[in-house]
Formats: sequence, C-alpha cells, structure tokens
Amino acid sequence: MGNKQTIFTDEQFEAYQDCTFFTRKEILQLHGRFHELAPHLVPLDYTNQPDIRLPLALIVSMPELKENPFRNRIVEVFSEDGQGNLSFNDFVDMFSALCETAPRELKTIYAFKIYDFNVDNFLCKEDLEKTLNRLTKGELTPEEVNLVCSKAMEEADLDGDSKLSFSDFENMISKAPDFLSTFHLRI
Ligand SMILES: [Ca+2]
Ligand SMILES: [Ca+2]
Repeated sequence: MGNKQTIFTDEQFEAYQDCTFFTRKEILQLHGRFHELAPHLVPLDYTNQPDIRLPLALIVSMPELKENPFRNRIVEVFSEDGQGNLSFNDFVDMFSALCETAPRELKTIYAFKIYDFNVDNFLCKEDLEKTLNRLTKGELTPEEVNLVCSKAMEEADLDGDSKLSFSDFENMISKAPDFLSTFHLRI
C-alpha cells in the first residue's frame, strides 16, 4: 500500500470533465497514453500544469492515428501552437472531439477545419480534391476526383462564390454523412 501517485488535482479533473466527454478514469488513461509516448519528457505529476508539448511525428505514430489518412491535419488542427505540437490539453481536446460520443455538430466543425488544407476558412475545390483523395485512399483517377468535386461544389455552393463556407459545408454533410466517417478515435 505505497503512496498513490497524484496526477491531477480534483479541480483539474472537474475542469476536464466540464470541457470533455470523458470520465476521470478516461482522463487518467489519456494521461497514461501521453506519458508513454515520451516517458522522459512527460511527468506523471500534472498538478502544476507542466508546459510540455509533444511533436506531431510522435502523436501520429499512435495506433489510433497512424492509419488515418488525415492524421497530420487532425494533429495540426488541435495544435494550439500551430506547429503541430500538442500539449496534454490539446491531446485531450483532440480525443474528446473525435470520440464516439461527441455530437455530430462538433465533429462537423472539426471536419471543416481538417479539410481546410490551406487554412483560409473556406473549402475550395483543391481542398475538396485533397479530401476526396484521402477518403478514397487514392483509388479514384484524377478525372474522377475532379468530376466528383465539381459536382459536390456545384450542389453545395449555394451563394456561387466557388468555395464552401461553413454553412455550405454543413448542408453538404447533411446529404453525405460518409464525410464524417473517418473522425472517430477510441482510446
Ligand atoms: Ca481552404
Ligand atoms: Ca460558397
């Protein structure tokens, strides 16, 4: 019956539970996963909120992400420093938004960010093409990709500015739910 390692304070647990879809046990599990990615960098004791960030290359090597065609974009979107490095809080936010219990509206917001490759808050045809190439794992010819994306753009771009705003995208997603299928992560 040795001393039990304190990882988070009660206040920290409450804050995580308020902002995520996780239980205490799941938050501890996530801490364990973050720790095992870089045991020499990530302390067990998080009560003083250490400012530790892990690089994108390490995060995308996790089994949950390494087969995901959007892994780099996912990590970039949740990286608060914009460099692809994740703090533990970023890491928790990522798993929370992509967990199975996260509401569809939240997934739609993050899918839009993930598909917005050039980060201009719109989806242009090139963004859609890159998205479709990843969703179909390169199985379509460039002509097919072009055709599908032109059609999707035509149908979803209601204001005719040749790019999809978030509301255009929401409308498109409501007709094509497969667009969200790659955004489930399970710890
Ligand atoms: Ca864009
Ligand atoms: Ca538009």
